[in-house]
Amino acid sequence: DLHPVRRALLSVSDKTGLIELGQALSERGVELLSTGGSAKALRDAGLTVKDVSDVTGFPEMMDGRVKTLHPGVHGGLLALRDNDAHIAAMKEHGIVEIDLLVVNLYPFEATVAKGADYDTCIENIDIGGPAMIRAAAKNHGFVNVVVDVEDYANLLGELDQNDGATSSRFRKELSQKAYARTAAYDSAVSNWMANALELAAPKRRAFAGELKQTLRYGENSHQTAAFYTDGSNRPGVATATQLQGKELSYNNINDTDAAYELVAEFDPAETAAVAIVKHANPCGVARGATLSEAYQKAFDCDRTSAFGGIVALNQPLDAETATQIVEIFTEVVIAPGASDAAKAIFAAKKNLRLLLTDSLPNPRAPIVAYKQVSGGLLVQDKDVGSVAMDDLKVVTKVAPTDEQMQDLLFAWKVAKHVKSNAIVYVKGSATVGVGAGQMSRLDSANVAASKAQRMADVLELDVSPAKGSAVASDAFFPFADGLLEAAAAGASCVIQPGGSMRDNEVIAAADEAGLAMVFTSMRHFRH
Ligand code: 93A
Repeated sequence: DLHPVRRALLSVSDKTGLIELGQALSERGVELLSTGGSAKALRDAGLTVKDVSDVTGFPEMMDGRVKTLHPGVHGGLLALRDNDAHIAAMKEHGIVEIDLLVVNLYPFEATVAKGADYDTCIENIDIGGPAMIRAAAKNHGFVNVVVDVEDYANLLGELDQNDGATSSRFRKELSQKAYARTAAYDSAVSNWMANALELAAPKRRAFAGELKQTLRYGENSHQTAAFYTDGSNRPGVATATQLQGKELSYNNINDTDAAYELVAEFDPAETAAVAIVKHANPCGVARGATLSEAYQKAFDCDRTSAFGGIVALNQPLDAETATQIVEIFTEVVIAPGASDAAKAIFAAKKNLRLLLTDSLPNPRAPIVAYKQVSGGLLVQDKDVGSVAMDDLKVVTKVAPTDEQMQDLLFAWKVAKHVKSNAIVYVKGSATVGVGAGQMSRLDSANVAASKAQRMADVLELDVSPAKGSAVASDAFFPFADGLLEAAAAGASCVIQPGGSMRDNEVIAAADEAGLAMVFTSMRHFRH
């Protein structure tokens, strides 16, 4: 079902490739129509262009708010070419057929990302562009709609293959992409307004995103997959620049996100911090006076699991840390920058992926989190909760020392990023045992303790590092057993939300074991 392209309407904010496209279309005998700025650019390049205002009989008005919103344009986009009444209407009103629409929209997302004020953002909501895109996309039986600079070459290729016409399949694919673009655009507008209004997650309704890249496969090789951005331009793996290394995989992206979100909990102005993640759970997290020290401590927690891990840093990668990282096989490193010396060290490891961002993710940003279930989406505010020393309630006879308190708060931050049930043992601002994702809290306590024992074996320590450790539990201990397991492993203090029916039993058990325990009154389930 081939249809020739004889007339094109070009109206673009991003003028990249516009002149080349206009030239190529002109050479193929396509008549050009265009709006103010686009028409000027084409004309300046020596091309013959007709102004849209000549088609509408109206000047572009109201600061450009009304340029293409006219039957002269929309009739030309929407008329069915094989419908006698439509053809008669075109004739009666002097409407000409538009076979190709090339539009990219006012840069709303980029304007928001730049931190522009409210009125500037509003002025950058494109109305005429999406209206034309949706009209042309609806009439894909006859009309081509191009919304992406990347498709200019595809369009020309299609025209050349079909002697100046396009196929039905081609137009349908353009149409599908066009609706994805307008959906993402309106979603970005709605989400921006939701932020401005400080709406909570349940009141948000916009879910569309923009394709960033297709991935080789999903969690497994028999699943297809892609990576979408949400238009918010927030720092993180979705907006990071990849400096080197193999293409990111689905699992890489998922794990890198988990690692970077975790390490961003630690203010880089206060401390260096490193998180090493495997299967979306940290296998080592540490703070240090230097990044290098923090990496070593994080690595020592679970050297076995760190192999093939994802490493996230809260400070720019330096040469010393880079040297340590390349000693073992690492999948991805993400950091808010890297020194030239560090980059040079990584350059020798061609497969190692290095991702850099301008800044860390903001762990307090009110983001909405989505999770898919069959036939629907679960929507919630992201867990941006945190506790400070003042929020904690000491419930045992002994209170934690200052040093223990530091480790408790550290363990608590880490536990928030461990899949539930989460039990985290910490000593000296470093994890020494992480129990993740078990179906009982007792099992997680067990796993964490055995990990600590493994660390002792690997590092040939005389005693398990769990001895004297601080323990965090992401939710309350329903029974005393999980706490007793931690005590048996040598823990000296515990942080947990509290709130169990059996809190008294648990507190009594802690007192009997001589543990200090604090309640946070906040839970950090993560699934
Ligand atoms: O302000 S608008 O929503 N009103 C319109 O009628 C309209 N028509 C096209 N913006 C409108 N456009 C947009 O103008 C296009 O989507 C494109 O982004 C831009 C191109 O303007 P110019 O050619 O003057 O640079």
